Amino acid sequence: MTDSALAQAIKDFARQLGFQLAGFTTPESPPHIQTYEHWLQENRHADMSYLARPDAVAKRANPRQILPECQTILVLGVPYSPPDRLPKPGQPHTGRVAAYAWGDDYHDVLPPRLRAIIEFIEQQVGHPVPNRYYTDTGPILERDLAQRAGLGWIGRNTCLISPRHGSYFLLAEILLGLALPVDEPTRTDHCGTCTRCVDACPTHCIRPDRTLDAGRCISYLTIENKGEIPEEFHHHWSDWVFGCDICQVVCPWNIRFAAHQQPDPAFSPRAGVPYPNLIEVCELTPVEFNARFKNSPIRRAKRQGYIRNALAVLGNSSGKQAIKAVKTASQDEDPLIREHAYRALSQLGRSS
Ligand code: B12
Ligand code: SF4
Ligand code: SF4
Repeated sequence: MTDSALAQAIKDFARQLGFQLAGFTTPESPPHIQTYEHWLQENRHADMSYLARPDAVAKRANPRQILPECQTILVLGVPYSPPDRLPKPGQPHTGRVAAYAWGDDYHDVLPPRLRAIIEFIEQQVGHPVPNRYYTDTGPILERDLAQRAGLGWIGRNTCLISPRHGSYFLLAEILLGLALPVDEPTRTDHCGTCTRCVDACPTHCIRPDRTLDAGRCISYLTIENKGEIPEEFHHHWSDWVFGCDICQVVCPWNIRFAAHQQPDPAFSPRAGVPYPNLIEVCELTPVEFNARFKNSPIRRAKRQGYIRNALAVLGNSSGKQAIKAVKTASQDEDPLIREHAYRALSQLGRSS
């Protein structure tokens, strides 16, 4: 088999495993590593200190520090459910969860598939191939490498957007100690003069250099932030309790392709997850939380963060049911939950 035929066979195999996007790139330094370093210098990473660890930054700048034998990087994309395909129900006190988190956790779902691809490659070449694989958590600039592997361009909302699939997909990579022909980078910026995402972002955290002020992003505030949600944001985010999809929902490239998207079945919405009842959320015991969110990305917020987020939304609502749930939360054993319950009670008091 020629190298090109092998590269194509690997992409075909990956597609069978649900990776509808696949491309090869080199292990050279990612094209926008300086943008990343500048972003760190300006402290735009908020409390995500793991992103600034010198050893991890050095690995991002040079993937060969992760795998010295690396000759090619396979970058893969797997689609999840487009959020606008499941409209919000009309009931009061309903929150909203970002669509990537509606089903199983991709951190659990994708690694076995990545290992299957490595096995396939080793069978084809007939010998072991040095490798490392990642999805999300590795010291690697996934979007930058995906752009260079031809999967799409970096939109103004900072997401990697495929000109054929939109941006509702997750990324994964396999570093390979094997020389294979690489793909052409995506060179066209299809955003043109559009600024819909910038205009729609409720916390104004999208910056002109296509990076985010992460500490102001609702996705950060509801998932990664382990402390209080600063009061200045309470009025801004309507109903998000885990993540945020606004800057993707308004994107014309998602509006165009979302209807044809074939999301991976592993990410199909679980009952009650996309639009949770916030009164019920406030009543979740630790045991119930762990049972309900087994293998779900929502585990990352922990019960503490998830109820904190629900209270931030309920504070902007009204009604006896909301007041009752918030009062119950004000007796919770967790001090962060209690603090947010007091805040919500004072907001509800002002609005009633
Ligand atoms: C930290 C992080 C976050 C942070 C910060 C996000 C951010 N935009 O910086 C927070 C918690 C806010 C977040 C939110 C989300 N995240 Co996130 N996150 C990450 C993580 C771990 C690191 C990203 C990072 O390094 N950010 C720092 C900035 C500077 O780097 P960057 O975003 O990669 O941007 C590069 C390019 O924009 C490029 N660049 C800048 N200008 C230009 C100009 C041109 C022309 C070009 C070509 C490139 C370019 O330079 C940057 C540095 O290389 C990655 C996984 C990974 N290891 O890469 C996932 C990742 C980016 N997240 C992902 C997802 C799904 C999300 C959410 C959609 C989840 C949600 N619904 O709530 C939101 C989207 C918010 C948004 N608009 O970005 C996916 C994105 C998939 C995609 N299609 O783009 C990733 C790749 C995880 C994965 N494996 O799938 N995330
Ligand atoms: S995810 Fe939400 S808060 Fe974050 S940049 Fe996009 S619209 Fe703004
Ligand atoms: S909404 Fe417009 S500017 Fe933003 S990413 Fe999509 S096409 Fe680009």
